[in-house]
Amino acid sequence: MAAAGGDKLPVEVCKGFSGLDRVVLREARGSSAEVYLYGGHVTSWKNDHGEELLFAAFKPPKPIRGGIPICFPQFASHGGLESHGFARNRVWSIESDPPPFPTNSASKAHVDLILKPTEEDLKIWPHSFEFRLRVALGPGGDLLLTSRVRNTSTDGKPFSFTFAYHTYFAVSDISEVRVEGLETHDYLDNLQSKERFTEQGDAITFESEIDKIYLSTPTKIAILDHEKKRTFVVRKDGLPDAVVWNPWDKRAKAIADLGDEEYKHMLCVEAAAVEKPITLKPGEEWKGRLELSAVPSSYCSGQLDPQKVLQSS
Ligand code: TA6
Repeated sequence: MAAAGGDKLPVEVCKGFSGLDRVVLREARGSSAEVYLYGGHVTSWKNDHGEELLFAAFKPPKPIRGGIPICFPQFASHGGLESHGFARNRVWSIESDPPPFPTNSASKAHVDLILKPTEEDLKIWPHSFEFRLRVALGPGGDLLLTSRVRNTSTDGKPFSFTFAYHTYFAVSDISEVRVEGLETHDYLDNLQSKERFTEQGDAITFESEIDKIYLSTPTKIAILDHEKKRTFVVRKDGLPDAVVWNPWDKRAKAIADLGDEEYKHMLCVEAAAVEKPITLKPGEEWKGRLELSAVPSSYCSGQLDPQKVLQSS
């Protein structure tokens, strides 16, 4: 699977920030992605013009900020563990021969990672599990993440967890962005004690801090960046919820590893399972899939037409 070497290899293992192990994925037409073993964390996704599509603000020795943190076995503070669970703060391993996928990705540019709990982890979350993560670049430069969590307990007990792909999209200017696909859905508002509301009929636009968990959302969401004339399409499976977060100016100032102005250039739209935790009996496996594509907005119809993006397959 993984090999070290020249520029053209679809998978290269090398050192990244702070000497941490990093896997670089390259697709023949020029798109690329980078995954750190620390956190099983995707930190970069570039299109075939070399443009960065994810926001990342990695400022060692802080944990990685930005990219796609894996929130497991707890989303945010929905439980007694550290915020967003411990998986993003553990070193994952490369798995050279994972159990087969029902639908196998044809892409050579992929890596399989695995996380198992340590003795220390079992003290804070007493459940044996295997978490397999495949990160792949599709032929058109799409980024595909598949998570498989298996209950490997021998004590006969089920366990429950919440989960999110906490994706930070890079945007030109947050004030010029809108999100389509979540309107009319219910959400829990983190800024109002997780109270439940219903989103109005309009697309979501941004003019202040937002931290909402949209519930039972469609499998496709579009993020339109008017200034860049780019639309991100999020396709998700096994992940009913979608979190939308931007800290805006005041909260950004309180986040040590985020520059005061950086909130303008990021938007988190997170495929998640939060409201209804996932429960696995021993031997059971859960799968959650995220597929990201970035298309010029003009591709949609000659004009910005998010409905076409959402309706197309
Ligand atoms: O997903 C939104 C959120 O839970 C926010 O409440 C905010 O705190 C954000 O994640 C970032 O969390 P972090 O622990 O990475 O600073």
